Formats: sequence, C-alpha cells, structure tokens
Amino acid sequence: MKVTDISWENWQADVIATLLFVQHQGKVLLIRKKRGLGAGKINGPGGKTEPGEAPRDCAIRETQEELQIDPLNVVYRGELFFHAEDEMPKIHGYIYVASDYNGTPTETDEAIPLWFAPQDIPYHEMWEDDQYWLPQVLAGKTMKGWFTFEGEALLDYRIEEAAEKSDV
Ligand code: 6U4
Repeated sequence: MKVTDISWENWQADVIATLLFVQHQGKVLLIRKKRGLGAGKINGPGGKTEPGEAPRDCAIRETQEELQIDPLNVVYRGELFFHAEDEMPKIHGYIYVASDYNGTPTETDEAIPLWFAPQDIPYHEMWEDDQYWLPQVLAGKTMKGWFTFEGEALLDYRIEEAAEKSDV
C-alpha cells in the first residue's frame, strides 16, 4: 500500500503516541526499549496517551517513567501518521524535543538510556521510518510524515516540513 492510496482526511488512528528526544551537550538521549511495541529497538522515550491526556504531558510522563528524568524546555517538533494493514495499530505520533533535563537517566523496567552524537545514531536498530525524519527534527525542524507499514516493515512514506506550534 502506497501513502497516496490512503484517504488521510478520513483516516482514524487506533492509538495516540509520543516520542521525546532530549538534546544536550551535542548528544541525543535515546533508549533501548525493553517491552511493548518495538521492544529491542532503539527509539526516543515515549508511549501511548492515557484517556484525556495531552500529547505533551504524555511525552513528559513517559520520559519520567522510562528514564527517571524530568525533560525541560519541551518543544513540539511534528507529527507522524503510521498506517498498518495488519494487526499492528494505526498510530498518530507526536514528536517533542527537550534541551535540558533534571535528574540522571537511569535504566528502568522499560528502557536502557543511551546517548549518541547525531552522526552515530544507529538507524539500523531503530524503526525504519526514523532515518527519514529524525535528522531533520534534531536539526531543529518541525516535520510531518505519513507512512505505510506491513508488520514492522516500512512500505512507503512521505515527509514534509511543517509549521511550528506552541499549543500542542
Ligand atoms: P505505554 O503507554 O507505556 O504502553 P508503550 O508500551 O511504550 O507505552 P507502545 O508499546 O504502544 O507504547 O508503543 C508506542 C511507542 O512506540 C511510542 O513511543 C511511539 C513508538 N512507535 C511506534 N511505531 C513507531 C514507528 N514506526 N517509529 C517510531 N516510533 C514508533 O519512531
């Protein structure tokens, strides 16, 4: 299935989820995810929103839960729309970056913290889509991306730069 085969105006996500990338002293804080969707992969901390929870609050809460730090200066950096044909959930993802944090990134039941310089990010150990939008996000851009998946394999994608927003 191609991205253009989907009528995105009528598309409904099963799950709203978040990702948060702390950028500090030239490095980005990622996790090795220990459980849930994408277990074993490297990603940003994040997870599903709870009922009534704003995506920004979810991103902060999940970062606290997964790494035991409080992200500071949290800024919206875009949205991702993941369409899956099969048993995988359709996900509407919100991206945030943070330029500082309180506490010490600590391994939890959910995640192992890992710092990377931008040029060392192991895209081959991440979701296949990340290489297409994360470099731009880490360079300070706000991005939107539309993706079709079969299982965990990316079939097609479209990426564009998007407007900054302070209310999301
Ligand atoms: P909770 O809410 O604790 O259950 P978690 O189990 O982490 O959260 P889960 O397993 O449903 O949530 O996975 C959602 C997480 O996976 C979000 O952080 C977004 C991320 N995710 C899912 N598909 C992704 C994809 N294709 N690319 C990507 N992140 C993805 O970069």
